[in-house]
Amino acid sequence: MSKENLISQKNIKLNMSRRIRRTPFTNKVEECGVSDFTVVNHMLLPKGFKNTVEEDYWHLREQVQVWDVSCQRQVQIKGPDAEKLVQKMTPRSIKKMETGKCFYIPIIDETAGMINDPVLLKLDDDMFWISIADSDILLWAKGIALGSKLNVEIIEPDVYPLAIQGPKSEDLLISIFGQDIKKLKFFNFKVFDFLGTKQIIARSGYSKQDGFEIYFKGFETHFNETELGEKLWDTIWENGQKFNISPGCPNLIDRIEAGLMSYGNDFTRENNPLECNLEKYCKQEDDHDFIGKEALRKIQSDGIAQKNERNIV
Ligand code: THG
Repeated sequence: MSKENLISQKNIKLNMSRRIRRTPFTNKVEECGVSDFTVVNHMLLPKGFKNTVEEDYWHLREQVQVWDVSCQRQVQIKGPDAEKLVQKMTPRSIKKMETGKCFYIPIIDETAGMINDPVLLKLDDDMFWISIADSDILLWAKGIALGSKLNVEIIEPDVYPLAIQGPKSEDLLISIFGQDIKKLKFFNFKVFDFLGTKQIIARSGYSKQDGFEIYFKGFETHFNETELGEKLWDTIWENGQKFNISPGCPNLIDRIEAGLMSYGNDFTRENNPLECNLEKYCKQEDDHDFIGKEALRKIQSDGIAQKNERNIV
């Protein structure tokens, strides 16, 4: 990032309000010496700490980091038509998706333009979380549900993903949550106990290294949200000392090497999923109805003019 991009260069500050939300971990992130934030889904996302992007990259590849990625908001779709609505939103078939699985799904509009590229979690036959990139999917989902008269309830629950990434993440989480962490396969989740509360943990994350995401929630517990969030952060931090833990955030070098793209930065509604290298989630044999199907099939038969290749390294 060039220095000119930072508004602080001119000593101008970004004014906080309820529209730019803090997270249950923001106090801890500040204590750890965060140097700058960005805003994603109307919520703070730390962008850097004391080290350079290169130093952070090598630390992520060799050790373990804790990332406040609460801005990966969950759009909860619940009710008898939940599956029907989610399926309408993506070219990827979810027919065979089982409870406890995560699916990376493109969401497109009627022109096959990318609207978002979230991780979908199936919590139950009638309940999904859409773990979104930076666009207002709750409004899109509500519009579709209303227009199609679907029987669903759509909310943004108070869930704040905390990512533990890096080769030592498994040993760190075993030391806190036990040996069952080992049994978690990539893009699967299970419920784990933390101080008598139930927390969903998935083996996933926005890095090329091994890692986990704790979908932290403070509701339905006898704790205050920030109090419980800070206890979780402190537990990870204290247990992480012997694994050389650092605070971190999605790392640009690692992300680009992994071919993990960022909505709004690397691609927008101007791009279709084929240009974004997401054709494996747009199989022609997945013949369910979804928004943008006609436009997508036309692009699939006509071919594309540009492509963002992944895994070049
Ligand atoms: N974690 C969660 N939510 C998120 C992100 C995340 N929401 C926004 C953003 N990140 C979504 N982007 C991606 C992109 C790729 C992957 C995860 C999130 C990813 N893909 C697997 C891969 O490329 O190997 C494929 C998974 C599959 O086949 O289904 O990991 O990071 N909670």
